[in-house]
Amino acid sequence: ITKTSGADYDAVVIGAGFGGLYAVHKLRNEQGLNVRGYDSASDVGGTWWWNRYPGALSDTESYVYRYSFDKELLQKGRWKTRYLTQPEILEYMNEVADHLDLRRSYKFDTKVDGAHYNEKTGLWNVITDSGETVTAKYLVTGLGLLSATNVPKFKGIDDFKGRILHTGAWPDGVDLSNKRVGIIGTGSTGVQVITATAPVAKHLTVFQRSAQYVVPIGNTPQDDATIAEQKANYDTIWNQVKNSVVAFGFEESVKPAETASPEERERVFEAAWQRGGGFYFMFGTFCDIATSQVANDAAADFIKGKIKKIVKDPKVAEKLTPKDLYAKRPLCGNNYYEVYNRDNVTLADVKADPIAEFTPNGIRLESGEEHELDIVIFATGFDAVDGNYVKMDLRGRGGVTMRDTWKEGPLGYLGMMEVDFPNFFMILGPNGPFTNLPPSIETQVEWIADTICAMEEEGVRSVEPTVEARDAWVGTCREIADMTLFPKAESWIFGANIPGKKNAVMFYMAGIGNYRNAINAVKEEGYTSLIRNRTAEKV
Ligand code: FAD
Ligand code: NA7
Repeated sequence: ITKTSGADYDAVVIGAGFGGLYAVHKLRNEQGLNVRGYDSASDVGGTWWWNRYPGALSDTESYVYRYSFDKELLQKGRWKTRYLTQPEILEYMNEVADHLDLRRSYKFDTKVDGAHYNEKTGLWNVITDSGETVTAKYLVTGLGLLSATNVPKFKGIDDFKGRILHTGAWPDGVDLSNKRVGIIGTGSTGVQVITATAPVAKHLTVFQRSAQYVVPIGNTPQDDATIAEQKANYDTIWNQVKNSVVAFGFEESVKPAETASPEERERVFEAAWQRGGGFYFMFGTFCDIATSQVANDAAADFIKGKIKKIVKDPKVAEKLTPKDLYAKRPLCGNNYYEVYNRDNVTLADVKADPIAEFTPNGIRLESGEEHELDIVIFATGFDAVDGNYVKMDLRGRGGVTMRDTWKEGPLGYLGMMEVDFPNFFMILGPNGPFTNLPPSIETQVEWIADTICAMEEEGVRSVEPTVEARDAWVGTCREIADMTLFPKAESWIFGANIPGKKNAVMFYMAGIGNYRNAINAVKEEGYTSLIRNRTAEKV
């Protein structure tokens, strides 16, 4: 039963990934609201429904890449290795949906084209591509921050006779064996798909624009005793995770590399290399790799030394050696640099010799060199964070569009709200935490649900942040980011991967513990940074 008079639903939730599913659970199962969910995918899973490419894997350890709230499911958790593969995560999300009976609230294969706030009714009109328009008091978006695929435009692409695929929209049934495969992109996804493709393809050509720092992932089998111990200690584990910085399940280092001796640095980096894990290498070894040039150089030099040792052809090793800072999303892979010692793998450095065009038979570089290919895989990433928001026709108070509000770069209050967008809540919106994401998603959904609950209890009709509060939050995020080296490297974290996209701060980089304190303070202070209207809006 809908509690909001005159509305079809109390809340519409967009997305059926970690964010959307938990929002439907909180609002429907716990708060008794009438909720409708939408996803353009055909089922639950979000990221893990779309990204079915070979090698797709989470690089957050299995025991913390999941929800913490459902203790029963935590104890039932099954995993065999340190990290979860895409099919395992998808299976887990299906299990969550079954356990909490979430599917019945969703319409799948349905894209939300737009949502307009109606000031007269105080409701959101949500417009879908199936021709359905529904109204709801609350709009909760779990659109995903790495979800809107980035497909660069290349000359001649329509003439290519082979197949073109993007990792983020991977169809079932693709067989790469014995094919001449080209992969464009060497980010986190590229590293995974490259290492999985090399052993099966007839020939693999990697088109690398920026060389990357890649440490081993260390995806070791997990024995039953380790898993049983993790399960027995979940309360302690989640407490640590939610009060940490990157929420990856390890204690971040408190020791600066700046003051460590060369021998100690070498020893700590080597141990981390043997242990595996990208975030661990950056945040678990020393505390200043992301903030101090000296520490960053030390970590970068260590990885560069490994590349030199691993890659047999010095010319290839040179191409694989990064020239910039170690300050993008930290990457890890399974024997990544070793791939380039294989006879069936070619590395094309497309920074030195850019892709000129696609030809009917493959890709031609500016030098004239042509690579003949049957399949080209775009591992070219995403229009991160705000991509799905600006693709939609989102309109708030007075018809103001999100595209306009964010034309100089995305803003957002607490990573969840926006000025002039009443009763609108984003999960992983701009300027939210930069962490292992499920714990941050839970944190946000719980805050959103609490805020909605307080509104319902107090008879509040609409809620939105003040301009001052929003601008202060964005300013805080900028200040924190500027204390790190991350803005100095070009990556999706600041929007640098999309041609023409404004460089902007898009994350709160002070860690999940500080983030939780900040948003809880807003709640405990009685939401004074929000405009809360109790009466009907003036017509
Ligand atoms: P998503 O899972 O992205 O779900 C968003 C959903 O919204 C999608 O299903 C989409 O179809 C739907 N949607 C969007 N717009 C519309 C619309 N207009 N209408 C209808 N539906 C819409 N994070 C980690 O913490 N650790 C990792 O190891 C990790 N590995 C990753 C590996 C890959 C390959 C990728 C792509 C991401 C990875 N991530 C990782 C990030 C990952 O996206 C998050 O961990 C998490 O899955 C995000 O959940 P979400 O619900 O916020 O968004
Ligand atoms: P990323 O990290 O954005 O990587 C994309 C890669 O594609 C990167 O190497 C890019 O080079 C490359 N790219 C992008 N456009 C082009 C063009 N036009 N030509 C050549 N190469 C190009 O995306 P991922 O999917 O790997 O990872 C995103 C996140 O998703 C990741 O952090 C995980 O959390 C999951 P560049 O470096 O820009 O020179």
